[in-house]
Amino acid sequence: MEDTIAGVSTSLGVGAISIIRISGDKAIEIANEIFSSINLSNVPTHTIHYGHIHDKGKVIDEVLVSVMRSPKTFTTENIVEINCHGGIATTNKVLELVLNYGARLAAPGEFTKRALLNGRISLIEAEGIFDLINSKTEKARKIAINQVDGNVTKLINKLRKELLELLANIEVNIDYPEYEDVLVVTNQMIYKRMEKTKIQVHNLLKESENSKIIKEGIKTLIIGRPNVGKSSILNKLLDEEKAIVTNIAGTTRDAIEGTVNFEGILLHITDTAGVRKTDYIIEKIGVQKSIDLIDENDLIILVLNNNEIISDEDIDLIKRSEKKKTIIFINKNDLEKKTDIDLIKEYNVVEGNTLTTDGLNSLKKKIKELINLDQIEKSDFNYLTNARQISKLKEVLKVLVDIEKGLNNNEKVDMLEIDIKIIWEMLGEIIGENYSEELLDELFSQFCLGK
Ligand SMILES: Nc1nc2c(ncn2[C@@H]2O[C@H](COP(=O)(O)OP(=O)(O)OP(=O)(O)O)[C@@H](O)[C@H]2O)c(=O)[nH]1
Ligand SMILES: [Mg+2]
Repeated sequence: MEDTIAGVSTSLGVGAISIIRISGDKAIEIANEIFSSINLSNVPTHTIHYGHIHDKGKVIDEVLVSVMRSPKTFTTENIVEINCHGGIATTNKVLELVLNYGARLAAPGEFTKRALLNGRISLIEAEGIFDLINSKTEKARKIAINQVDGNVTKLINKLRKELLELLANIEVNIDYPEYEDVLVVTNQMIYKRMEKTKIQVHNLLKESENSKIIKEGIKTLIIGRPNVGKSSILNKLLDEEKAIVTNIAGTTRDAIEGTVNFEGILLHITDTAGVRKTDYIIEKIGVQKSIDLIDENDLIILVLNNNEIISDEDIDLIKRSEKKKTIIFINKNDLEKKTDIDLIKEYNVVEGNTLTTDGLNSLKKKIKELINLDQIEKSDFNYLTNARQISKLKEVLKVLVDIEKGLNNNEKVDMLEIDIKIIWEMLGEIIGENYSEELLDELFSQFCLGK
């Protein structure tokens, strides 16, 4: 029998109410010890009761208590939630009483862990709950709720079901070759099924890659020579005077960071010290840092000055950024053109300025294009969202390719069957049909207390 756990489910701070959640066999019994007004042991399930929490006759708080009996609860165990007044002292006092009467303080994520272990939710749904709590944008919230709702699980279960049917047919063929009314599984049939599965896995994988962007945002670097307008661009994108802007080359000495919600995607932008050769030690360190930061970012906005010719330093920076999604932004297009665009025509080049309200529109449009925002917008947000799920799905794709090779080499059906089973199992791992204790520890340690 599991012990009874308790935790504060709302964030600890000053607020109108706090919820103390108790889950386990003794949840109702424990609540009854400290709750006056009615006896909770006989109340119907899923009911709310008004009363007081008391400690040896002294009133601690005026509360509402929800009683939810097993099995139709989040953890499938008995759950009592005490809605007390917010504020640290009251919340802690009520929790302390609950613990004094026999509950144990829940570990981070332990309620959700119980929901998982008791079969109430799948691993993928548990991961979705974690994402939901941590969503910072509307798009991130949407993919998380789809996981919690089990949409992705349904999708993968469908794939598994189809594979299982195929496996069953193969088995019958192997075990009862003499039966005439049994469907004979040909390599052609396996090929067709594998092809279909591959397309679905491939699509899910492609879409899921967007989920990282939606969940975590995009690390964006603004880089370029001094005085080209990098800090002005940062300020415009953030709509805030974050960085100092002057006409003195070398104004920015250290990296400056800011985050903006760009049409539903978080851009984590870093403005850097202008890159040039210098003997001045502090500036030199800043310049090196700017260059090093290229590797750490996903999107590079490389800024040139429309009023200057393209220098060797510019070309050097362009070469260094080649492996990244890079936009060359020619700033100050209100001034006379001196840049020779022909030199850089094979890159993503847009121009504009930071003086007018529409001056950065071309840049924004290009950013949208490079991060596939239109595609993200159109999608139904049924994504796999974490690295574990995505890397497993990539493994599935590899095995599918192996099977295809086997089919082309006319490999025996019973050999192919082994690989098909592996895929079926891997898909199961993605939705958490089987998981290791380490994986659970890792996942739930990231949760907040009381969830
Ligand atoms: N004409 C014109 N001037 C601009 C534009 N954008 C920025 N400036 C000016 O260019 C100068 C340098 O701007 P900053 O944003 O400080 O340039 P920076 O690239 O951050 O410079 P460092 O920090 O020194 O590397 C300032 O005087 C800005 O007002 C533009 O689009 N047109
Ligand atoms: Mg600057």
